[in-house]
Amino acid sequence: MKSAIITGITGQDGSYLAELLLSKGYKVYGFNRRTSTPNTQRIEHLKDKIEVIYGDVTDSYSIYRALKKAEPSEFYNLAAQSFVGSSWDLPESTCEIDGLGVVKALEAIKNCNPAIKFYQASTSELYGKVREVPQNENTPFHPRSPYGFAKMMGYWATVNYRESYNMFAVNGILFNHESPRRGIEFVTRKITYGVARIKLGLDKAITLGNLDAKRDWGFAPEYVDAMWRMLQHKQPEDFVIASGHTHSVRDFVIAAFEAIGVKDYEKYVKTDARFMRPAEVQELVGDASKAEKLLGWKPKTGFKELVKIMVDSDVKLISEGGKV
Ligand code: NAP
Ligand code: F7E
Repeated sequence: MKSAIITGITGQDGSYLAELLLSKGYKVYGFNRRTSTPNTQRIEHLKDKIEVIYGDVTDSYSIYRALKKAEPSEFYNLAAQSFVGSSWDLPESTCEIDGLGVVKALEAIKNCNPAIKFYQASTSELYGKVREVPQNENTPFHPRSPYGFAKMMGYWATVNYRESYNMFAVNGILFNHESPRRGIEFVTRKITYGVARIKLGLDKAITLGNLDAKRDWGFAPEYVDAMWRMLQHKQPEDFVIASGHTHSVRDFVIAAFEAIGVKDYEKYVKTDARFMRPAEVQELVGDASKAEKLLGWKPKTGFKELVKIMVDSDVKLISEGGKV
């Protein structure tokens, strides 16, 4: 039986990836940090099927301990301080987790068993102030936040361990991907949750920042499938994963209100400088043709369908008294 460690298993992607690997017959180990209150709601339904090992990617010894216990054939490094907005307030710890944490994981694998295949959760935020449109695996990087430059370290560490030690270590350069399990602070979920509350008469408006920023948004369960495909590929290579379409935050707002039958969205949307960033990534759009050609991966869920899935899910969640 194949086994895998997933760091960041309590997050959006970790929970979907755990489901995928279980469906493929893997023994799944989640590497999870200790918290004072439970934060395992996204993997509650999997608790009898996975094994959780307590650890932290900033604590080398805990990674060694996990490797010894799980003896995995694959290691998916999804752990991160993943919110760009907070990275300006937490630049050092973001670098510890998103940059140095990757080096610690790679070093532990190199020393324990360099045959373990390693997936690094890299990001379109590396492109930042974009040098070309659309962005592909050869587009130069220009990160625009502590999150972006911390992830840059993780990216290059992965490339260097591959080139120096012949390890199967790959970067998935994933563009934004969303779902009903997206964290509430990210703009898509903030919008769909806010729109659901307005529909149910619980709020009058949502307050956002830059409505003109554009992103390439896809559906998270499809993106974790690409992670798995990268580790099954015959050789270690980096891949862009994206929908190939870009939409503004305003487009997302319009689609979310349309999903509840509201056309005059302006009445319900305010903006506030609090949600603006010191430096913005204005427009991202990815070219995933390499992944289509070599991995047979293609996005399926379109933009409007994604927005509707998220709005419907939040209306149901709130109506049933559920919590985020
Ligand atoms: P997420 O929901 O924020 O999940 C992040 C996970 O990392 C959580 O399980 C979190 O645990 C864990 N974590 C944070 N610090 C840790 C530490 N020091 N040690 C161990 N675990 C730690 O993020 P996501 O959206 O699933 O994204 C998964 C990965 O892909 C992240 O690396 C993110 O940067 C990257 N990425 C995401 C996107 C996207 O659009 N979603 C795009 C490109 C790349 P807690 O529950 O304890 O906080
Ligand atoms: O912002 C704008 C904001 O926080 C998207 C992470 O998963 O994807 C994510 O990073 C855009 C930005 O995601 C609000 O200024 C406007 O331009 O949803 P977000 P992100 O920064 O793109 C990448 C690929 C990752 O790797 C990250 O881990 O929306 N925006 N108004 C707002 N953003 C937020 N959060 N809140 C607002 O009120």
